[in-house]
Amino acid sequence: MAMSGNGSAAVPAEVDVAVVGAGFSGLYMLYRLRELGFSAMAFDEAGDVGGTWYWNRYPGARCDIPTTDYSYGFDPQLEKDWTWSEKYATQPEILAYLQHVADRYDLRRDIRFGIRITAAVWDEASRRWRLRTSHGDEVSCRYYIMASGCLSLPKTPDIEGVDRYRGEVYLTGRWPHDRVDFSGKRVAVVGTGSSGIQCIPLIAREAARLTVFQRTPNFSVPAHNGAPPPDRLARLAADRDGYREAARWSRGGIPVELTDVSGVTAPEDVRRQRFEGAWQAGELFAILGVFNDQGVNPVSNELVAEMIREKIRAIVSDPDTAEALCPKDHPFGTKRPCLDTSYFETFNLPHVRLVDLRRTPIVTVTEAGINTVEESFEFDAIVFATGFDAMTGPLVSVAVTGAGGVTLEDKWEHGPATYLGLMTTGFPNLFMITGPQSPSVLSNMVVSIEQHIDWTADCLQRLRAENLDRIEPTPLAEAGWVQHSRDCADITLYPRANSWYMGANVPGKPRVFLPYIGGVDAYRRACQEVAENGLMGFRLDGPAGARCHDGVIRRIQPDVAIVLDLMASLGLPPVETMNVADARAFAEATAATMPPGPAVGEITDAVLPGPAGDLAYRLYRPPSAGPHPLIAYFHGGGWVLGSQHSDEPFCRDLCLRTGAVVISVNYRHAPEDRFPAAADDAFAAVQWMAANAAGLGGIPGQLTVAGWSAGGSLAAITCQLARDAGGPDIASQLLLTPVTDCDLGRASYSGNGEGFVLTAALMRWFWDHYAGEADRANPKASPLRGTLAGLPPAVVVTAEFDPLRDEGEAYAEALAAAGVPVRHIRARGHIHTSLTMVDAVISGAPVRAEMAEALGSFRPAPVQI
Ligand code: N01
Repeated sequence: MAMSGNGSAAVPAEVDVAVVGAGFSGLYMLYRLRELGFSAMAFDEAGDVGGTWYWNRYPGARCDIPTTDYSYGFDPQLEKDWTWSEKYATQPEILAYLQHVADRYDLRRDIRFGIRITAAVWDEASRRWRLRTSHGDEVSCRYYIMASGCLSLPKTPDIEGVDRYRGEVYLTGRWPHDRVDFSGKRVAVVGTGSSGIQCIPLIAREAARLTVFQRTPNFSVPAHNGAPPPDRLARLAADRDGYREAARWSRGGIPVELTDVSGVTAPEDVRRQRFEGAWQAGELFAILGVFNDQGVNPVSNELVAEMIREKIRAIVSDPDTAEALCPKDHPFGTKRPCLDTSYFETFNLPHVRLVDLRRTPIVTVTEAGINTVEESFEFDAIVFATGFDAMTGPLVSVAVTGAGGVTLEDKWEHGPATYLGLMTTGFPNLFMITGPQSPSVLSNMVVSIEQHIDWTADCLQRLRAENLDRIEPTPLAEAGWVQHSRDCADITLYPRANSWYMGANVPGKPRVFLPYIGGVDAYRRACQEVAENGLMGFRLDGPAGARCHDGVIRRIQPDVAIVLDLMASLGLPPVETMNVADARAFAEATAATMPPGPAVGEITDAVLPGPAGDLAYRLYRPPSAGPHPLIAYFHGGGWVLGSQHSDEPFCRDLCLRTGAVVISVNYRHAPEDRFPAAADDAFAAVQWMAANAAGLGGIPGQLTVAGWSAGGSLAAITCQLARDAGGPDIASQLLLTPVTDCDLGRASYSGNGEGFVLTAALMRWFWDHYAGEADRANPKASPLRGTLAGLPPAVVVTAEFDPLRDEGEAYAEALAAAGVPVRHIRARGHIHTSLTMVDAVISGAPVRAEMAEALGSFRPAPVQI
């Protein structure tokens, strides 16, 4: 490689690959690149290797993932040769490990220390990046890799007067190399995140007086540090490769057993037992996994949160201090929880004091100390443990200008957009290691780093082998990944917190959830599929020509994907292979495993007169005082399965969201009663409800007819029959993924015909049981074939991965063409069954909210009588 610049530490003018950073990421990246024969150079502002562990030398700095797991897994010999002395190693030990790695693989010769990359410009003509260093050198590289860490840019304390202070000032993220002696000093610590919580107990040991300024109390659990856990060491010793592989395919980058215990349904003794076990384990993933629903269900989450608060109250002697230390403004886990050693106990020491900034905010830093609204404090030293401009900060702090002259900072003005957290459109050949929208900070970083680096190295090798030299994600693929990342976050409680995960700790930073929360395993699978599908979503170019297999790698809602995976793993026989009795028993058993739905005011069972005998119904009444609008509801089940209570969770949800009395009717089923029995029953039921609206607690004139699937078909048909019969008056219709036509040749039948629960084969089975060929085209079976003018306003919901999607869309379009007011809601990433899986598929909730809002918009004023 050609060299230029500063002497022995010469900076090359040209390399294949330039890497920013010499921490865990940069070191392994260099190792892989060298192994593949690329010329590579890494740059780091620090004086040596270590990254985070070079800078964060504050007292008490340790990892919070067991060090046996927080280690490289790429070289078994390295693992055998290194022994960790503690469960959670200290900063000096981790730094020594990284120095050992640098020495062992002779990596330092390709690292330039004390050099910062200040600018990077993409040159399209040469298809290379031009980098400028803080020493004024220029480096040209084909590929530019930001291995600059997620938490490497400390946030300047945004406190009035901070520059005025004349005493000693320390920033945890930029701690001096020489030992800082706090003996006999009056010390302040500002900030109670992981850094503050780690250093406070140690500073308290030395300081004459320690004052902790806390803005937001944080959840913390005892690390129970000590020797590396023998059970883990034994597992590693028995099968090191198997253990590492299990980590790679785990949810968080550590092999842990996931629980199926729900906080909501578990008995109190089980809850306590699980919580105490996690508290004693002293591991983040244990306390984050007490219940399987604590990350998504506020009730379950609050159980864990309150049990932690109880612990805090039991540890801290002064009740006011204890209360101030109890986090109450965010769900547990939605801000990074901490592992501590004697943190809460420290507040029992007579020389340690907590200042609650929520009660007495800081007014200013003075020359001598800190003034709050109530008091003036004087200090010999102030420690700012005030955090980082996380994830995007280190990336945009370099002036990166991509193709077309746009800077990364401008592109990400409203939040980062990446493909797989690895690359971003408009910035060809720029790779990010553990970038935004990758699991990174939500996982064992080392596992995620190795995965990103292996993927990137494999990609560069492949480009070279295929005579390509330019790679850039497509806008479609990137938008799809950004959407998927957001979908994953939106089903959790994480967006509710003002955390650095949300960018909320930096004034002016867009409020966007930064990491990918779908799991290390799911993420790895996505990256693998992208690679296996011809680098799907990337535009590739070079001497060999240009090519692109464009597409979106994940379109299904994440919780729907979990349901599908679960069902696939059960290996259940297809319903259409069963006899009707078995199919009904199976459907009932499946429904019984579902969460019941929200509590409503009242549920009653009764019968109404039908054309061939009584029809059972179940009525769901809102808790508010009536009268209410009425909804006649027809369940799904392909005219064969189901009953008045089979859609209970959905009916309850509908009742609460709309504030309506929902009456779910059990119409006659096929094959015992074939076409048009179900349609006749549905119409009769609606006639009866209209006639008895007041007695049912309904508001006259506010009757909606609703249904799901085959029940949606019955709702649509009822509206047509009512119009033709001159009544009853129907205010609106709600058709949820309805059957509207007997033509099974539409594209969604072939595209979504298999693998999404309701299959094309099952629909055929339903039709065969319900109606003969001659009857199917009858509008009383295929409402799309009826006259649509003059029908009540309609809310039509279709699901993207539903065989019935296209006939639902066709019905919405045909209604609109016939002059009927229509709200068509397209449920992105959903399947036929997922919108009714209340509390099991959380991503369905916003769709149901929109549905209820749309129905409300069609609601007429009450009829005055
Ligand atoms: O930073 P933080 P950190 N006035 O942002 C407060 C990793 N890490 O360096 O919450 C007053 O969490 C701020 O208050 P608030 C780990 O992932 C790991 O501690 O914004 N206070 C908060 O209390 C961690 O999550 C380890 O209201 C101000 C604190 O400062 C991440 O790094 C160890 C303030 C900042 O907490 C960041 O942790 C250390 C102001 N103007 C770090 N501005 C391990 O154990 C901010 N604060 C491996």
